[in-house]
Amino acid sequence: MLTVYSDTHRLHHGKQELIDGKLMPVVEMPRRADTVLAEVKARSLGEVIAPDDHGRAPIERIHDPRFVAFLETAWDDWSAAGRDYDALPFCWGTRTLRQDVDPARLVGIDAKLGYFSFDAGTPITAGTWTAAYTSAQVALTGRARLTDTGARAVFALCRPPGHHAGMDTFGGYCFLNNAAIAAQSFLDAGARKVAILDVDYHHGNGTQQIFYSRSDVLFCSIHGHPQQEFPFFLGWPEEIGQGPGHGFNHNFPLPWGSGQAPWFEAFEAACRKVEGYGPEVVVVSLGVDTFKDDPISKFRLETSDYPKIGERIAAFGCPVLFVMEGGYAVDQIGVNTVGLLTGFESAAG
Ligand code: SS9
Ligand code: ZN
Repeated sequence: MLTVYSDTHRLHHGKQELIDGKLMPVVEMPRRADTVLAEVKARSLGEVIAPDDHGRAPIERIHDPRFVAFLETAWDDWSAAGRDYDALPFCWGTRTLRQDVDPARLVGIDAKLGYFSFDAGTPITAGTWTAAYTSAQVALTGRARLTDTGARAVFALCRPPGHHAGMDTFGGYCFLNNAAIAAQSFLDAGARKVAILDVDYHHGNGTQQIFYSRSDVLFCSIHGHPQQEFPFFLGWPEEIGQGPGHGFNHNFPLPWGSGQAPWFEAFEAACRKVEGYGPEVVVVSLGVDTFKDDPISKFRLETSDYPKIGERIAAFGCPVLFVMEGGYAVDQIGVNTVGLLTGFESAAG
């Protein structure tokens, strides 16, 4: 299986995030991608290539251009305010404030950070824009390779991750929604139906929001129940899409402590929704923070479970783009991710 990867991810390395009310060292660190790449090589998964530059247009098929422009200049605006440490928002326009203020009227960086975000756990640093832009290009290059070569699967080793990023919001360590950008790019290249299967421990709230009113992209997610788990305010089972998108969104939330049996039962239900939809291509939001030793997550999958996930995905029989999302047990993220991919390879033949 071909892997797309760029060292540019290293430019994004936040120092601190707000965890449990305290500024703590970030868990979404460059070593995550390094560990996955090392395992790709150790297991001889296949060729590793650098991304091509597909430009901004495919990003702006998903994200509001004002949001993209904000991300591009956020660090400079923050620095111009005299700050030489990571940028974090602290005030949001939720229910009792106005949510319809034209962002062009917001002058200060603190207002803009609040307008374009939904959490205080996602620091912006000097290299964040370049790293996020390149991460989207990794996904887009994976999409192009899959379409152009007729391969069964490609692995887009994206970092920073993307599935929490909405049309005009960053959060959950995500800035640009790599999986959504790739899915739209498949459609723009001629596909009519794309399914996104999100196996990350967290709900892919950004991906759900982006495609919630559309029937050309099916979204299915297995994740920690929002009753207990971040991002709390999306990912509930009754969210099944709206308007033309009604019936094209499926959430499978599970309680803290869920291990192999409940997880695979929910996963099988999600896989049947994907098969019932009959997509021409599947994008997998591949997070391995479902692992039992993940430091911020509370599921209990074992290393031996990951190849089985890959085997089941291979049974879809259609091309698959794997897009890296979360996974914070840094020493095992490579083994678990590549285990899933080799499971796919052995079953796909
Ligand atoms: C933990 C804060 C959780 C968000 C996690 C995002 C994971 C992305 N107290 N922060 S895959
Ligand atoms: Zn996650």
